[in-house]
Amino acid sequence: MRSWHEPAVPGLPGRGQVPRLYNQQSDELEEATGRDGTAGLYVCGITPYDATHLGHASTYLAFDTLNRVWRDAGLTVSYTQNVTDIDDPLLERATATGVDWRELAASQTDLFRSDMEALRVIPPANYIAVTEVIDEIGRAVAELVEAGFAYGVPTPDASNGDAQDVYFDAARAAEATSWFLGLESRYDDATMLELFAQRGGDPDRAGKRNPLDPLLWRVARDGEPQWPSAVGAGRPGWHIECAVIALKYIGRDFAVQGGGADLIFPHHEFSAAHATALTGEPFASIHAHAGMVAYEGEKMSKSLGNLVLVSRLRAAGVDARAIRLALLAHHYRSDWEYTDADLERANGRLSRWSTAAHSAASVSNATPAGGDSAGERDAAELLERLRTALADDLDTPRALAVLDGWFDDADAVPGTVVDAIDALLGIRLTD
Ligand code: 5CA
Ligand code: ZN
Repeated sequence: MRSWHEPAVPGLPGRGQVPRLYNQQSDELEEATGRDGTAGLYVCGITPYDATHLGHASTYLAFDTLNRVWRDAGLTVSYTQNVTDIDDPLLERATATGVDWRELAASQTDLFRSDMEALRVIPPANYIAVTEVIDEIGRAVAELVEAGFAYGVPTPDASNGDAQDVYFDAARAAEATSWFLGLESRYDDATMLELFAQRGGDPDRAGKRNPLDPLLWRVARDGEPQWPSAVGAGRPGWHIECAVIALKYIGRDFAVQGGGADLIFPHHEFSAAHATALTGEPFASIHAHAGMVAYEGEKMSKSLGNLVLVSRLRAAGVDARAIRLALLAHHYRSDWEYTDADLERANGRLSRWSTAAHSAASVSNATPAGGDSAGERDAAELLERLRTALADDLDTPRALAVLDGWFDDADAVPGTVVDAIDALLGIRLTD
């Protein structure tokens, strides 16, 4: 599927550091090195309705920072993101609003693209809708059945009487592979059960071997979208889509699997389980999650409706760079609550930095080419400090504080500084 336009990313002198990232699985900071000069990145994409709220934007900016830091460190980034354009919540919203689910998905994905472009988020090389890979998903589910990792559950309401839904056998996967329940989340059984029920799971479904076994394939029901497959007509469960898309477009055992912390369990745990059952190898080396953005006392979420939309802020005349700065002012792993003061602070910061960059532009342009001015030495030191902050688990608040201090003292703003803020933080201060 079409992605969005790539922002220009200036090259910087020297080379950045390979970042250390918090790995949910090991509970430690680990070097996100990639392999043979390439870092594979899979980030769970939107379910296209009520896009793009500031929580979504915050998660995608976290991984955009990673992408920028990796590139600055000289790595090639192989980035894939999905769009969950077929799933229960999307169908429910389409039915509730009387819009065709395909139209809802297409229009919201378009809105998301335009928001990402305005925020200057580097697009994934592969932007893949689930409906583009239904055949591959059907084959993967059939393979899991064949290998004994999946089983049928009788389905009285199936369109075709004796057809069965297909579930993943978590206990069998734990026995036969390196994966086990809790490997990634490190949650206890009670927490898993609670989150499974809250986040799309069906612990009470009759006929399952384990209440936590997740759905792989939902056989066709009357009136629901359906596709033919090796396991009967129907549609995919949720976690298998990300396993199949990541394996197809990035490959096995890639560097970082990412998304918001609300995906730690069950989604990321089971995407990894499915992939490991299919390949015999771990899904990803590092499992990274962005913290949750709240608004008016609760997690910003489509189901609660407490949303601040990027597109609405933009339509109200807010500079997308200020939205970006408001989000980058919080560490990607922290949970925080958005208020208007976040945007006010970001606007203040943007205007201080921009004013300095514009008023100093003539000074820096007057520096003789190749000259080793004090300003340039200063800029090299600043760049090093920015790189160090960002390589330390993407510490953007520290990077912003370093820049605030630097702008307070600066009487010239060399082009290198403008480029560094652009390349590493995605904010262009001057044309
Ligand atoms: N389509 C699935 C992933 S396969 C999904 O979770 N879609 S979503 O539209 O609900 O969320 C898109 C991304 O934004 C996910 O990575 C999710 O973890 C993240 N996200 C959702 N709400 C918030 C929030 N309030 N704060 C931070 N990130 C959020
Ligand atoms: Zn996902």
